[in-house]
Amino acid sequence: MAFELPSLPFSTNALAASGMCQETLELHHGKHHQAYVTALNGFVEKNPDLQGKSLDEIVLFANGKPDLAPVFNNAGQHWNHILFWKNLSPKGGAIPGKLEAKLIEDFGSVAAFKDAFKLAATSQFGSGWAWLVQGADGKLKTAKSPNGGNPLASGEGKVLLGLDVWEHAYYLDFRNRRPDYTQNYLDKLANYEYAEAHLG
Ligand code: MN3
Repeated sequence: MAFELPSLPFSTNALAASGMCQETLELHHGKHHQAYVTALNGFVEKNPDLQGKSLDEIVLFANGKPDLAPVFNNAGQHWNHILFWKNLSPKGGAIPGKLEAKLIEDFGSVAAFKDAFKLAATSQFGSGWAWLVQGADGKLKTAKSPNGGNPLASGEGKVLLGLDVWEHAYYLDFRNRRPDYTQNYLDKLANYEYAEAHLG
């Protein structure tokens, strides 16, 4: 079965008042994410080793294999964007109590968590992703990945939040200002309900 572009869990203008305009979502979801899905399906069609595997299995299978780098990039980007859409909410920014307590326990304060996440996002040189993950030890931590990488491949833990820091994610709304895009995400767009629901 071919991989498919998932529907957005909100309308394309639902985040406009929170700093992500309709044109950004139409291009990012309808063009960029669709292109990763189309490319991935093309690779699967031509490579019997990939057929019958789940998306997670393809990411892990292609990880670290130089000849499968294009497969990894597109499978990783499909995986990352599926999560990214779930991580955005028109009612984002409000941190529910159980997650707030865990952030304070592991980072010292909510502000310290946001600082650490911003550092991950802004120190990722070039295209990539910033993450909030729960490690095998149960502790929350931030992480970053270049291009289509992710914590599934790196083994850094279970993803609670993932922010796309490719320029296509923020250039229409924030031009070159990745720190402002990240701050806006943390304050107004991040779906902390999703993160709390996936705490181990
Ligand atoms: Mn993207």
